[in-house]
Amino acid sequence: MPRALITGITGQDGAYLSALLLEKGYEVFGLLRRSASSEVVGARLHWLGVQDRVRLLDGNLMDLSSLLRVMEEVQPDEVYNLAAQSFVKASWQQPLLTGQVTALGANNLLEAVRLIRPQARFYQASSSEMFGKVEGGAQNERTPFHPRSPYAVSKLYAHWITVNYRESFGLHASSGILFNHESPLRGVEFVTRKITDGAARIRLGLAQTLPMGNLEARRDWGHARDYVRAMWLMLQQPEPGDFVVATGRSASVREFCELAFAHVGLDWRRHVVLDPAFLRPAEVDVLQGDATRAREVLGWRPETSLEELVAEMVEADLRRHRDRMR
Ligand code: NDP
Ligand code: GDR
Repeated sequence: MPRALITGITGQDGAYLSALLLEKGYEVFGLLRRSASSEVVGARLHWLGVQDRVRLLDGNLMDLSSLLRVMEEVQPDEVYNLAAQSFVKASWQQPLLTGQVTALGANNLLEAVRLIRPQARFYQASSSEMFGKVEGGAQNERTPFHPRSPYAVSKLYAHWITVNYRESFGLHASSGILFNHESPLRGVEFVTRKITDGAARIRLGLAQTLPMGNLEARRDWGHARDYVRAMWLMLQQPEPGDFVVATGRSASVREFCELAFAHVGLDWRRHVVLDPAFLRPAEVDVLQGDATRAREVLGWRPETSLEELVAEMVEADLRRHRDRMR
């Protein structure tokens, strides 16, 4: 049985990746940072029905000693670094914490791999946010980076330190430059889930309006279930590398609102209101990925359209709120 260690196992991608690896016959271990609110720990793993099939070990990306201990105990064949302070907006309020977790935390984990388990294959969760202020067409592995937030700057450090450990120490370390991917398990602070949750609440009479920020921002949105497959494929390659993972279709936040509200029979223009509190000090205006390399080398393709994604998310939020109202 191959063994996988996932940091960020309690997040959206951690849950979907756990389900995928279990289905493939892996023994799955996850790093769990201590929380005083124990009832919410593992809620996403629970949603996918895998909470009893993964083993959670105490540790924190900021504490190298905990990572060394976990690496020693698990002796993983594959390590997926999904843990991060991942909310872009919060990274202006907590820039140093974001750097410590998202940038240096990745370096801590690479050190633990190098010292304890150098034969393990390593995946770094890099981000299309690293492209930031883009010029010209779709972004691929050769597009220059221009990060626009403390989060994106931190991810860029983590990306390059992954490349550096590959080149310096010969680690099988890959970096997946993933564009936005969503699901019913997306945190409700991110724009897609905020919209689907808002549309569901308004439909059910639980709210009237949805305060939003920049509706003109454009993102390339895919489904998390499709994207964790790309992570796994990267670690199955004989050679490590960097891969853009995206659908190739870019849509605006406004279009996402239209789709979500239309799904519940509402006109978004009657409910979405602008609130400057949700604007950012610096914005990433448009992202659109070119995943040609992932398609050619990994044989990866997205399987979920934007319309299917929106429908699945809105339906899940309607169910959640109806259950709570019972
Ligand atoms: P989430 O925000 O849902 O999950 C983040 C995870 O990191 C949680 O499990 C969280 O634990 C954990 N974590 C945070 N800080 C620490 C810490 N100090 N030590 C250990 N664990 C910690 O993110 P996603 O699942 O959406 O994303 C997974 C990764 O992919 C992230 O690194 C993200 O930046 C990156 N990414 C995501 C994209 C997306 O569109 N979703 C696109 C590109 C990259 P807890 O539950 O305790 O908070
Ligand atoms: P992003 O995701 O910053 O792309 O990072 P988010 O969903 O937060 O924002 C996307 C775009 O929507 C605009 N927007 C709003 N965003 C939020 N959250 N709330 C609002 O009310 C709102 N109104 C408009 C934003 O300005 C932005 O342009 C996500 C995270 O998962 C990162 O961890 C990951 O690396 C990238 O995707 C790829």
